[in-house]
Amino acid sequence: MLGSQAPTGAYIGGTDYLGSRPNAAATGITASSLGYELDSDTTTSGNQTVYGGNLAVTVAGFGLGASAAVVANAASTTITAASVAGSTALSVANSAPVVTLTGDTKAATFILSSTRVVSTTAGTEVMAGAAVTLDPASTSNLTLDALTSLTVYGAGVVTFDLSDTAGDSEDLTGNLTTINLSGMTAFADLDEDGKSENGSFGYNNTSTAAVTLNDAVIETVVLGSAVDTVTTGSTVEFMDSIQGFQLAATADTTDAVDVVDTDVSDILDITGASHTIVADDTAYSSLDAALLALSATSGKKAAFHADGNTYIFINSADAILDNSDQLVELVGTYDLDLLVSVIS
Ligand SMILES: [Ca+2]
Ligand SMILES: [Ca+2]
Ligand SMILES: [Ca+2]
Ligand SMILES: [Ca+2]
Repeated sequence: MLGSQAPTGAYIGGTDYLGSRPNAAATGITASSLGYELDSDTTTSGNQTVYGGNLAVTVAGFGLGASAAVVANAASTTITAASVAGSTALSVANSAPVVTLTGDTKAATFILSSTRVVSTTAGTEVMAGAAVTLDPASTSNLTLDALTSLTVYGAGVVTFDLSDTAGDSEDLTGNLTTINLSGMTAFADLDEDGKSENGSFGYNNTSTAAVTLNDAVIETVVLGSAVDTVTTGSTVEFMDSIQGFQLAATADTTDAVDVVDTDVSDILDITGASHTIVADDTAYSSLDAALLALSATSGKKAAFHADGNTYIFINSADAILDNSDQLVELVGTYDLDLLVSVIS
């Protein structure tokens, strides 16, 4: 437990600790599971760390800063971050912790709990959050390099940068292949009367996730009810697969053309340039057949259906299919005209 109401000076260095401590000046907490032993053997290659047991850390309470750092060394780590509504009358500020996880754990799960303050004049959302950066630009030290799975439940604000920093002296080993946000829930922006406020189409979901993937790793991302932005340099060689991508047209049936409802739809950012993708409704016999046909055109940028799924293909400036041509998979079939309007 990390919270300002915890007793100060609580012992935190032990290996079988159950208790709480304050989040003093955003220094956060460092915790290791019982049995965790870092690989100190420099002669045998590979990771011989013993991960020991599991850790559970709760970050909640009044007076927490906007950021809380958790360094976790364990086989698996579960972090609960809960925001708490304050009180203007009592001069108690809202507490909206955004937890940054670092350390050395093989599996990480965040449970986010957000809340809302309602006064006579406003309904203010107080969002908990989670942040992970696997390879910070400022250092060559790899963070969470043994991580194999990253999971989020609840409503909150998530920022995961899983990319490998270019030009770094060390490369990520690419263990993280599954990012599961399917347990995330929506959190409506409401006013003091409980009515929706903000948003382009009258509804604003304040539960959001921004995930930047690793271009040298085949990743599976499972999205949920947050507004998700997936940034990827996915290629033919390392093709990422996205499940649960939300895409909806506006409810306005008078629209002459389909207009995407950006308040509830997810966003796909394909790196390398600002892309204008063309919807291609050709009935291809297979993904391979589609890629061969599309790669015959230099610079082709197309969204299409094949094998029961939806793909976005971006050819290089040639007429052959290369491993480095860009390719993203969305599991299931999506309306291509709507889809191309949420890709950049
Ligand atoms: Ca609001
Ligand atoms: Ca990838
Ligand atoms: Ca979503
Ligand atoms: Ca090519």
